[in-house]
Amino acid sequence: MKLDRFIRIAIAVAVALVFVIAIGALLFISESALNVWDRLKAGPPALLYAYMAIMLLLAVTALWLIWRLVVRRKITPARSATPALLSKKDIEGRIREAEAAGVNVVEAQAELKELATRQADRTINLCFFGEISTGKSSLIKALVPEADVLIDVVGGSTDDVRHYRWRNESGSEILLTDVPGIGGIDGKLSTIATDEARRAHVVLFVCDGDLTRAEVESIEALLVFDKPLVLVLNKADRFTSEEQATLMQKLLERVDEVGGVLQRDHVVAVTAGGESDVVEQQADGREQTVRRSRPADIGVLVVAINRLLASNGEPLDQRRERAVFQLAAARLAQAEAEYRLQRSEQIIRSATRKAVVGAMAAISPGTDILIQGYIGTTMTQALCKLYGAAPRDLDIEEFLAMSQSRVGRALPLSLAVAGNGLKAFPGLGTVAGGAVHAVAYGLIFDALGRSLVLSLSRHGELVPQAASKEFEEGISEHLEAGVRRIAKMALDEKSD
Ligand SMILES: Nc1nc2c(ncn2[C@@H]2O[C@H](COP(=O)(O)OP(=O)(O)O)[C@@H](O)[C@H]2O)c(=O)[nH]1
Ligand SMILES: [Mg+2]
Repeated sequence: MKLDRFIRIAIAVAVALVFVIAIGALLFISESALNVWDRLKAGPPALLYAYMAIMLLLAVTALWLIWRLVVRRKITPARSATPALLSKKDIEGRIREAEAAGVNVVEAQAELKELATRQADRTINLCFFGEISTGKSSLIKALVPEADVLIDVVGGSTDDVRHYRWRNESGSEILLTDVPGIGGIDGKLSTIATDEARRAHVVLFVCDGDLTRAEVESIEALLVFDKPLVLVLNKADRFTSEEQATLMQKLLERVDEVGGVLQRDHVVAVTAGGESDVVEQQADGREQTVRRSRPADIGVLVVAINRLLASNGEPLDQRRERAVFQLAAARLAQAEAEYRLQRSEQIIRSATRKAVVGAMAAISPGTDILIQGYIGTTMTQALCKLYGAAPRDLDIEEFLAMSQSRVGRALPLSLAVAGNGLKAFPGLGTVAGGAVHAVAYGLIFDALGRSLVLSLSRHGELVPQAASKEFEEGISEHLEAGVRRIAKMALDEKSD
């Protein structure tokens, strides 16, 4: 860039001037500083120390203020819902805290209560888990023949959780749990099964061939909870011994792929037996279908279970306890999320109502400082607090300013949507004029609140840029979704 000669001279003069002023200031400051220093040295030492202390305090305060204003806090990820190591004290403390805040903690508490009941029972809990029709119920029947276990040829007969008692050779009291098969159409049953598996000491994962994708995913989920697993390949009667060996090798590899460590003797091939319908020739030549039990062969499973119970690794009780604490923490996190959603709904509704009322009362509502005002600030603060975010005032201002600059483009759209929405209420007549504006403002607040909630639940912290972007991207969708609700709000206000 070529500068005009005059401008260059002017800049040179300005630089020279600044230089002179700086030198002057430096001389002045050093003179008075030295002066003060000499006098302080001559005076009592207490005065010197007090003076230094005040200077230091001023410097620290200034630095702190600058830091608060300028330096952006690092965003810490939201507290993980299922930290690996939770003690009893941790989880109980968390439940108490949440309860005090108004969260429904019944389910989390129920998990701890169930654990206490099972611990008092002093049995080892084995859960038979796996896809529908792999033979879980048949295995239990083979282990405890006197138990009345329902076995269905069609599959999927266990639609509830059932417990059976079994005393093994060494006299251990064992509780066998039969759960619904996973992978059915009803996802709820899979959840029931998975939760029950987490409450057990050991999971006997029953399959009848190579693992499906859903089975591998279930194993992965159980590994997160540090569940001891025994992989049971059932219906071995359908395979030759070579096929069995290949399959078992494959099963080991599959578990290995998802980061699990299974000892070789924790993968067993058995025949639970089960029942089948066979067509038999009667003496008189007629054919008849009869139900026959297949012979069972589950010796290796019994050995594996006994070995597992006798092994002196980390006590099973301790591992189970930790898994249930995790389960309770997950329940709590879910209840907290629900509570937040509910509360945020109230906060947004109240802010929206205020915006609508304010706009109705104003003679000519101002569009320019729409959301940067009091209502926007209090709503943002309340929602941040609800999500455990502690933003600086500057972040809130930045978020509102950024969102405000995005409102300009959305305003015509929200007016149009508001006008349309009000048409849905017949007999409105001339009321509509002011109401359209009021509804449009209400819609914008509603959209602002909802996008903020989305952003907060994603980041666990107010990130002005991300939150205002969310607002811009979601606004048209939110406008459409909220229009009837907010139009009604405005009309109720009008008729009051
Ligand atoms: N061939 C064979 N079929 C079995 C075996 N165990 C169970 N079955 C059959 O598999 C089907 C499902 O058994 P069931 O125990 O109800 O499975 P669940 O849904 O896992 O409880 C039934 O038809 C059983 O007869 C086995 O070891 N070999
Ligand atoms: Mg069953």
